Amino acid sequence: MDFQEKLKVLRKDHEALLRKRNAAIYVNGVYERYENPVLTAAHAPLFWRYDLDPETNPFLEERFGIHAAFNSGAIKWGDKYLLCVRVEGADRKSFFAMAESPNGVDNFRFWDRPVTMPEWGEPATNVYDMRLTAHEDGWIYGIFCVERKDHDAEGDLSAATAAAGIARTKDFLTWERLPDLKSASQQRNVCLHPEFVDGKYALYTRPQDGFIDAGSGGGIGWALIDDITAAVVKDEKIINARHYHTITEVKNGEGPAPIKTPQGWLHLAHGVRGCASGLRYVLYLYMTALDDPTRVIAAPAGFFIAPEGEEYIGDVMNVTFSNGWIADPDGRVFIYYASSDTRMHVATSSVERLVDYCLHTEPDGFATADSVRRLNRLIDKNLGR
Ligand code: M1P
Repeated sequence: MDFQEKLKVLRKDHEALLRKRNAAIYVNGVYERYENPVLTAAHAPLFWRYDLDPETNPFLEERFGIHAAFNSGAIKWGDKYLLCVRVEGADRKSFFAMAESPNGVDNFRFWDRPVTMPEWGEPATNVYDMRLTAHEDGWIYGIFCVERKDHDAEGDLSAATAAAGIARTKDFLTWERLPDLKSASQQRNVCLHPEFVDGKYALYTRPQDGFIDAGSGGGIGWALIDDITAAVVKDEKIINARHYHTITEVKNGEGPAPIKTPQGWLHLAHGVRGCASGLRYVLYLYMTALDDPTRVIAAPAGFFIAPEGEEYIGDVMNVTFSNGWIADPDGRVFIYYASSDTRMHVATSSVERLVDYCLHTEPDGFATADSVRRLNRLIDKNLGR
């Protein structure tokens, strides 16, 4: 095949992938999964990956490898479903790129150019996992992890530090970078609450001992911030703690900004446990009180979404991770989750169903006997005894 023939095939296959319809699959009444991922590395525009000039690229070779499209922030923008995608190149660097869909479940297309995120302080080695929050102050904030080499760890080539980068936008094209969050510990999985609390900005935090290790961090934290343009964590309290022998034993982290419902704030988070095959990342829900977003009012036991089928497999196996969801005005909820640090999926539900799940799934009793008691209560009800 000559250059033009090869290009024709590439374009045809790419367009077919982008236009592929996605069908819902019944799961468990709480949400639907979908047949296909909504975004993959293969969705990246051909003009990102190839030099399309036969003079300079006679073999039509890929010149910029895209390896993964995952952990995306999400927001409804006019009538479009927007994702701020963590795109990872073959060079292991992540960057952000916007993608949009007309219906939230398929036909996602990347915008022509990736986000050019202004630097703050020492230039980042890597940026990832943006949480988008439409704040009541009128800005859309993106809070993301900024990874830099740890210059204090001499001799350890992989030593890094994690901090929360803060940027804001009104159009997703230009971003104003604010100073990184100042915190006594390293931070990842930081997310801005959409409303002022006691007149202050409020952050969900995830204090951690080191770059990987949440260690004594305790769980998902909460901090009030006087000035978002010079954000400092002064007091931090743990609002969603980790527990022994649960899905959050090793780590947890807030997902996207919580959804306000008549019954309380609805939260999506990830929990991590260790097992023989390594770390296992699953998603869970919890709710907090409207008048006090730090007070947990519902904490259903166990996971809400865990890897299934091909979702187990990827760059980092056995991972489901979410930092984006969209609640439509009609009550539908689009939960965007990534599998194994490789690709993006959607699950759909409604605010009503998710709240019902939270309020009617019993909490973890932290011991097997309690699990059996809970199960027997359900069996008694169903068998009428
Ligand atoms: O590889 C799994 C996830 O690991 C990190 O999450 P956490 O900080 O909770 O361990 C993040 O790097 C995330 O991007 C990644 O998906």
